[in-house]
Amino acid sequence: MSSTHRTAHRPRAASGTSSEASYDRRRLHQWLAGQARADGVARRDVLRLLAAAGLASAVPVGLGAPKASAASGIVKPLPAERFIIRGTNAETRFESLAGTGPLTPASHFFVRNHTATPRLDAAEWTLRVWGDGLKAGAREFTLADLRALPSVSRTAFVECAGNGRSLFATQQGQEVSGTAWTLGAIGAARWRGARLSDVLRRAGLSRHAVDVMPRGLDADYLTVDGTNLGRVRRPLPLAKALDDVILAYEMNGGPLPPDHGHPVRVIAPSWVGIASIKWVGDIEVSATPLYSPWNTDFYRLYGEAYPQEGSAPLTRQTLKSVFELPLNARLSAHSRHRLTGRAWSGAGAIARVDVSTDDGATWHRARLHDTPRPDTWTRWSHPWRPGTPGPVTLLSRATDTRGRTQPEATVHNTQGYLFDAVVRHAVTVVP
Ligand SMILES: Nc1nc2c(c(=O)[nH]1)N[C@H]1C(S)=C(S)[C@@H](COP(=O)(O)O)O[C@H]1N2
Ligand SMILES: [Mo]
Repeated sequence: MSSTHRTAHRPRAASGTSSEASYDRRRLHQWLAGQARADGVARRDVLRLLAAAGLASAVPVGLGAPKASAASGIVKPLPAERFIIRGTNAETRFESLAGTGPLTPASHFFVRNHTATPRLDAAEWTLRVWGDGLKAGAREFTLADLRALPSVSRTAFVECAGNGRSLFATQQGQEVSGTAWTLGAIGAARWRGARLSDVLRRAGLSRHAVDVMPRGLDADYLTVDGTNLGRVRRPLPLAKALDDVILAYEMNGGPLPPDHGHPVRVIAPSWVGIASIKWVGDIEVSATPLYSPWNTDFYRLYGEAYPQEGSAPLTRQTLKSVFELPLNARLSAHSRHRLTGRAWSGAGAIARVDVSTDDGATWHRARLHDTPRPDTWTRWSHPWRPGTPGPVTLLSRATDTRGRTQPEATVHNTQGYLFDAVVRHAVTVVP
């Protein structure tokens, strides 16, 4: 699996991807050799965390939550028909996306907060770019500085690496740790902002730079045993940073909402959600590989199928297709239904979606409603006229332009990342 989700989808990205791969190998090597700086994390702690790879326990404690709609620490309203609250996070009910169009409105967009949404003043906000990967000293940018740079707009999904995690248990009978998302830890939006590459060049990027590490302005993240992991931050290889990453200040044509990173967030298209750091306050540019708990103990694949030290840090998202239907929906027999859903892949565009209404005995090609594009999802539909009343399992299976097809099962990893198996969606046909 690790080889497929790391595959480039555009020729332009190909060289970047191979340098990402060699960079990861080098970084892993250095880390194992004990040469690396584990920024804010003692090597001893990293090893302890690795040993404990069941890490379910990393939850924030002791935070004074700002004014928010609930104890969740999230600011926007979270009506029950749209969201399922999971601790500090809010999952979108996938069925509530029916009719929302290709872009997810902020009112429906899932929220993944390690702590709580901070309230930041855009007029006072600055971005500090610093580190030994710059030719000279640190540079600060205001929001006006970013707005004065050429702007780019692009549609991209943000999907948590753990989206679909609870299906390891419900579909495969396997134990995993982490937020028990079903399939709604994803949204797609139109982002507008400055290119990270423009900002780095203006800051005086040196040719020795290898990693950049954006860091959020939200509170430090503490594990239950009281270990302070510091602010949410994760290194990006320079190849990705210079390729298609943006510093977004708009979402779907409006200012970025507080819960989604106001005033500025990173958008790393097609990569796991953690790469898209919200409320970014500084970016370290480094001439040596950087580490944080978010690329050492979290966001790698651990488990029987993986090396002891885990897979390389996760990069691209995997592939999924999901029905816009509640679990155990009731559908009347002998009437015509239009089953709708969405499919997406982190490695390319969607090539086809197949649907089965007879537990996989026969498959039918679904109709695609969008021109499939990389970095975002494609809506699809399939007409269905159920016969006899009773329980039915609906299946959908996406294939992308890289030739990846959803498998019957996902290889287990202890933290339940990158679930990509065909979803078995139970419904009941009623008289
Ligand atoms: N500063 C900061 N950035 C963050 C996070 C966070 O808790 N703090 N969560 C990350 C994770 S794990 C995901 S999946 C995405 C979620 O983005 P969203 O809340 O806008 O949907 O933001 C990422 N960026
Ligand atoms: Mo995430």
